[in-house]
Amino acid sequence: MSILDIRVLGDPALRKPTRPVRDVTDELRKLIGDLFETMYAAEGIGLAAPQVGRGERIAVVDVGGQKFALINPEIVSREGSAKAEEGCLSIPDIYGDVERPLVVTIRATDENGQPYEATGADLLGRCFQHEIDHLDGKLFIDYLSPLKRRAALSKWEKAKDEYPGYIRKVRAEEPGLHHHDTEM
Ligand code: K1U
Ligand code: ZN
Repeated sequence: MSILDIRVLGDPALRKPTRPVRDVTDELRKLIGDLFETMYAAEGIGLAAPQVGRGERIAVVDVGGQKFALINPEIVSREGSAKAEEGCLSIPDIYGDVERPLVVTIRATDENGQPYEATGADLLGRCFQHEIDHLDGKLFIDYLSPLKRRAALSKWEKAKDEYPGYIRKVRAEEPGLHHHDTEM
């Protein structure tokens, strides 16, 4: 498996709707493995194919050990609503409150080609929705109020120079270097 480069805001790949997968091939299973490995290296809870420059309708999610490969996912039901903070591995260090349905049920295909349904509430439900949005070319900043969106984008204007070519290099975690130790 490999750690892939993550595309950041400004890369057109993030705005292109994806194409549905017909057959779950070994090549796509390799992509799913790479998405998981890249997501873990970047310390995320989800990652979608467009974020690594790929056009297939595929994403991965791991929220508290609940792991999912999402192939051709769709939301089949939504309940309630909640506002909570979101981030995005493709818009590093930018956060914003997003109101979304609290509980969603998705229908998808797994890495063995088997269809399944899964229901997620709270962070899991939010992550399903965030990743499916990626597959439709949507980003969480699209939901912010005009004022908050402008603030987020002006912060990004200053930060984006760190990512030449709209590419974020992710490194395998170095032993003894846990950046969480310096957070919160
Ligand atoms: O798709 C992505 O960009 C990954 C993204 C998923 C996500 C974060 C927050 C809410 C819903 C979906 C991340 O993993 S951002 C990093 C992260 O671990 C995180 C950030 C804020 C809240 C919880 C987790
Ligand atoms: Zn994201």
